Amino acid sequence: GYDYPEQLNAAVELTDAMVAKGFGDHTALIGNGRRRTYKELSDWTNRLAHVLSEDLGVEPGNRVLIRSANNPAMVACWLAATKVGAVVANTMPMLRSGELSAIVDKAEISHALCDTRLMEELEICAKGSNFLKSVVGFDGTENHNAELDHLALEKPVTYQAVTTGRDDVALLGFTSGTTGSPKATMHFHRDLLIIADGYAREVLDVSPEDVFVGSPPLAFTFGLGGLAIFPLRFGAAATLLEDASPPNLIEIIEKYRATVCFTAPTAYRVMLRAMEEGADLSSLRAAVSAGETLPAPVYDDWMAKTGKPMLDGIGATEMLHIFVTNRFSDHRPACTGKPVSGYQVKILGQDGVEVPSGEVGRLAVKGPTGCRYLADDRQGAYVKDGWNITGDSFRMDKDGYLHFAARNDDMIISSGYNIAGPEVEAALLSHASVVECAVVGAPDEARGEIVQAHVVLAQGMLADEAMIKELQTHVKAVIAPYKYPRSLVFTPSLPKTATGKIQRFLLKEQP
Ligand code: 3SK
Repeated sequence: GYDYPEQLNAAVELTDAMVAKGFGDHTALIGNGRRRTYKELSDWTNRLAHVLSEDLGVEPGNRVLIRSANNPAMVACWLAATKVGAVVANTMPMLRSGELSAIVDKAEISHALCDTRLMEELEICAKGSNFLKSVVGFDGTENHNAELDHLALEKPVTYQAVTTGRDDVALLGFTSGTTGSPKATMHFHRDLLIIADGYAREVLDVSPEDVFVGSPPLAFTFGLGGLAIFPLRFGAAATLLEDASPPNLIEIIEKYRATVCFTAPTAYRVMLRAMEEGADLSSLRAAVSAGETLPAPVYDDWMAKTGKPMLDGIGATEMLHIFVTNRFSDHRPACTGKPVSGYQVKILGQDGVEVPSGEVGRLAVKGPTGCRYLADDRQGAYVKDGWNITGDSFRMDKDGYLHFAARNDDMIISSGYNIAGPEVEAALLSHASVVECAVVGAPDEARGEIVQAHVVLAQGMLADEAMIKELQTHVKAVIAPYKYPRSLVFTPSLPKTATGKIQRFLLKEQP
């Protein structure tokens, strides 16, 4: 089990406690071309905490929204708000006023800290809000050009953090899923440490020499864990990139000799191509892939080119972070691995009863972190008898390894066959001409649904009938022929959420 004192403030553990442990001179954050040590981060967050409580009137339990791209200032604001006992909702920079309003209303946000470059949409939201009473700007470029920075300069570098309890809510992780109204998942102070002391310690074996890099937004718990909590818990360094496109990731990996990377398979595919043109990713000791299932060809190619495994894992905002994963000592293609210590999983049939090994069903998980939706009647459908019923279908083999089948809404039922869209995608991706693809069910009179593939071709490839035939033949040769895409559409790009998940529902024609 995880044993934390009853009084616990996660932000203090990640900053002041790290200084006390002797990491004061170690680099904590790298961004905007500069490094911040643990001592500097501790001072910075303490000054900000003074501003929040003394100037802005933030009280313990108040909900504070943070709006920013990934940068050190966003991390500092999140930590400072956590130090004063606030409940933080980190949000992504691309959200528009309507989406911000939905979050503000749901969480009854009273205060917002916003990168000054992103004020406009939040101000529109604030004007129409009954809850949001204070919006203060900070300078994400760290040139101290905003109100929050000016106020902080006057403050002392020590701060007596609010004595929060280990089971006090610290974070609201918002999840929109692919459709529907946003849900807020509540996470305690102890949860923020459990994901580091569990997954990051056990699976990644993080050390103070590590340098983290990656693309998920800090507003997504995948990013907050991978790019802030994990490095800070172990005295390692986090690089933060506002634009984490694959070329920028590569540049940072080369420049800072990054050792741990968190991103999705699509970015790894681009990085693999860049390696053929000389990109040096040899410093990476851990490549974590999550957010989308990892196609076997990407895993194989990574192994072949780096000699190291790519660690596929599955997490959920509801569970805070990754709960099933491959390991350095135990990894295989087209396999998501086994549960992280402390988590249990089972596969359920339509009737909610566990299915025999080898059969596909819905993945259920139970563990030390777990779902508590904020004021949401979907709670009862998601958590049953302590088991979190995820939106993913998996198969567990007889040795206990989990194999992804589909998101529940990605299952295609064609002429009575259950076809997992991602399996067809993996087959298409094993063809050299395919860069990305998404497979959905399209309405069909005779078959109910047919398999429809939306394909992004590699540069220079011809999108013609001959290519359609070639890809269909290829799929039939790789997986059971009945699964081949009867309809195949070429497209220059696929619709994605801000966290990089393909929005397959946008590709679906209405029946
Ligand atoms: O797999 C995911 O989508 C996920 C969600 C939240 C946190 C971590 C992960 C990997």
